[in-house]
Amino acid sequence: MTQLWLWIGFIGMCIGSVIFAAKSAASRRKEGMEFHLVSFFITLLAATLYLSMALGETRTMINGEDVFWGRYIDWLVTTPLLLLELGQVAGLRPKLLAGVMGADIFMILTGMIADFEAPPVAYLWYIISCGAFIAILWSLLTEFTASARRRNGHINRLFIKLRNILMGLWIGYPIVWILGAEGINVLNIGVETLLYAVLDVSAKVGFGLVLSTAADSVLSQASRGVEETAHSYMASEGNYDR
Ligand code: RET
Repeated sequence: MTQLWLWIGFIGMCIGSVIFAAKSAASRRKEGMEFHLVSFFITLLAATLYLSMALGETRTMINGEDVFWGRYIDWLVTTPLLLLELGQVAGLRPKLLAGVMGADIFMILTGMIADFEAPPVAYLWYIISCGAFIAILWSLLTEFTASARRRNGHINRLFIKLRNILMGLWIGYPIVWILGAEGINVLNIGVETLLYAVLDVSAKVGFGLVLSTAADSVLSQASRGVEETAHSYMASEGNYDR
């Protein structure tokens, strides 16, 4: 079963890549095309890592447990890119966005160490990773949301929809992790692989489709004016010093 879900994950990501490649080609030289292109690279990388896991190259038996470390290579690159897309829609100021992307990289790296470790030390790393995750969720609800509120109504609505999808799906990961073979082991590896495949395809292809099917005018506005939004946001907080 595990094998089957890895192949299904691979096919899902391939389908996403074809769709986003076509969208990118159709919108080339238009403002906002970067959204389609980033979604394309996200699904392309995930397809590659799913293929390598299915072929047995990025998984290793450690302490009698099959560790699928290919996932972390995928997430290490693609989760910051997903936050980049959301931050771009929110018009978040670049320095803050870079900080959140850094926290995300830290979350994935510490999560990977937790997977390679045996309990109880594994739980220490799990908790450290969750700390970074909570900080990310917090920033989505505060800074991202405040910044998006200063953009026009269409962009703000798109942001809220994407933010809710992203948060709803991402919260599933630490839950699957702790219930699965890495944690308390109540899910068998087949079910765990299925759940990750569903989460991954939804968080990358589903999220990307919602973004890609937004009106061209909204995407081009979202792509423009990040600087202006950042400035008005900083000024309104009373700490923008010109
Ligand atoms: C881990 C385990 C350690 C604790 C936490 C985790 C969170 C992982 C997340 C992954 C998101 C992946 C996505 C992939 C897209 O396809 C590493 C499972 C908090 C949030 C969105």
